[in-house]
Amino acid sequence: MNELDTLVESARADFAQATTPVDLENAKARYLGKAGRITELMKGMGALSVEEKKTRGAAINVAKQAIETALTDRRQALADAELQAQLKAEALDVSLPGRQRGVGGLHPVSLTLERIEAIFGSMGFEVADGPEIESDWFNFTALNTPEDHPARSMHDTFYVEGGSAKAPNLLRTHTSPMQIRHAVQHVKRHRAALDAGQAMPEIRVIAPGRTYRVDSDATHSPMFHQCEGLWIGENVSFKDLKVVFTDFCRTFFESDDLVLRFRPSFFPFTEPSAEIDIQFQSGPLAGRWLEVAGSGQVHPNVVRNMGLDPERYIGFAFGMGPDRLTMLRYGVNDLRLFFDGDVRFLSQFR
Ligand code: 2U9
Repeated sequence: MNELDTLVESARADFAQATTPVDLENAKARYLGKAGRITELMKGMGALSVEEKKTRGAAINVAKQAIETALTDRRQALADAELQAQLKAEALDVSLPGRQRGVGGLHPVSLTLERIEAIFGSMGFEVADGPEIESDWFNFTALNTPEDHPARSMHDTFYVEGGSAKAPNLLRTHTSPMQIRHAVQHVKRHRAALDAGQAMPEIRVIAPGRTYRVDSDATHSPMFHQCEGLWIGENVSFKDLKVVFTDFCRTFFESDDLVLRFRPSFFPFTEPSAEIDIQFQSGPLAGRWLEVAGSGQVHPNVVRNMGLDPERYIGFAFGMGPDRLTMLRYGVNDLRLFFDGDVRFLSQFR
C-alpha cells in the first residue's frame, strides 16, 4: 500500500471514529483543511518537474476525491443516525387507544333548579328572571324592609359601585326583587282592567337564581341559590300554599311518604310568616324534621308596592334554598362541594 492509499485509509478510519458532526468536521480539517495533509502534499510538489507534477498531482487528486467521498458518506451516515434517534425518541404508538372526551353534564344545583321549574310550571307558575345587581329599592324597600334593618348592613350585603348614596346598588340578597319586578309589570299590563274594577289574572310566578350575602362556612356560601314563589289573587290563602307546597315536596323528593309542618316565623315581607319543615316517614332521612322553606302571606305594604290594593288582593310567598334541597336529595354534607368545581364530585350527577 503506497503512502496515499495509507492516507486515505487513515482518513476513513478517522471519519468512522467521529460520532458527532463536530468531530467529523475536526477530522476533515486534518486532511482537507488549510494545514491538512492533502494541502501539505500539494505544497510539497514545488520541487518536482512538470512531468512528475502531472502524475503526482493526479495521484494526490484521486486520494483527495476518495477522502471527500468518505467524508460525504460519513456526513450522511451521521445525519441518518440523528434522524433515526429523533424518530425513536418522538415515536407515537398509533396502536394506543385514543383519549376519551368526557361527556359533560348539568351541575347538580342546575338539575334541582330545572326540577323546581318543571314542577311549579306544571302548576301554572311562570318563571321570572331579573338582574343580579339590584337597586336598594327592589331588594329592600319595596319588600317592606326598613332602613335600619340589619340585613341592609355591609356585614350582610355586598354593595357595588353605581347608584347614589341614597339609593345604592347591591348584589341581590334574595330572589324576591325579581318577583316585585314581575308583579309590577303584570299589574301595569292589566292597569286598565283594574281601574275599570275588573278582575286581573292571578300572579303566579317563581323566581330561581343566584343570590349573594356576606357569609361563608360549611353551610353558607357568599354566592348561593334561591327560588322563591309568589301567588297573588283575590282569594288565595294559606290553604293554597299548603296544597301547592306539599305537592311540590312530594314530587321533588319522589315520595308521598312525607308530611309538612308550618312553624311561626318572621320575615319583613310576609305577615304572618312560617317556616316549612318536612318529615319523611320512611327512607334514610325518616323521622327528622328538615327545614326546607320560609313562607307567609304577602305583607299589605308589599302588595301596595306592586301597585295593587291590599284590601282586594292577597296571596302568599315562599322561599327555598335549591343548594340545600340538592344536599338533601343526594345526601351531600358539605355545601362547598357544589362550588369547588371538582369534576370527580360533579361527574357523579351526570
Ligand atoms: C315578594 C313578596 C314576598 C318570599 C319569601 C321566604 C319567606 C324565605 C328564604 C329563607 C332562606 C329562602 O332558603 S332560603 O334561602 N326565603 O324564607 N321568602 S317568604 O317572599 C316574598 C317574595 C317576593 C314580592
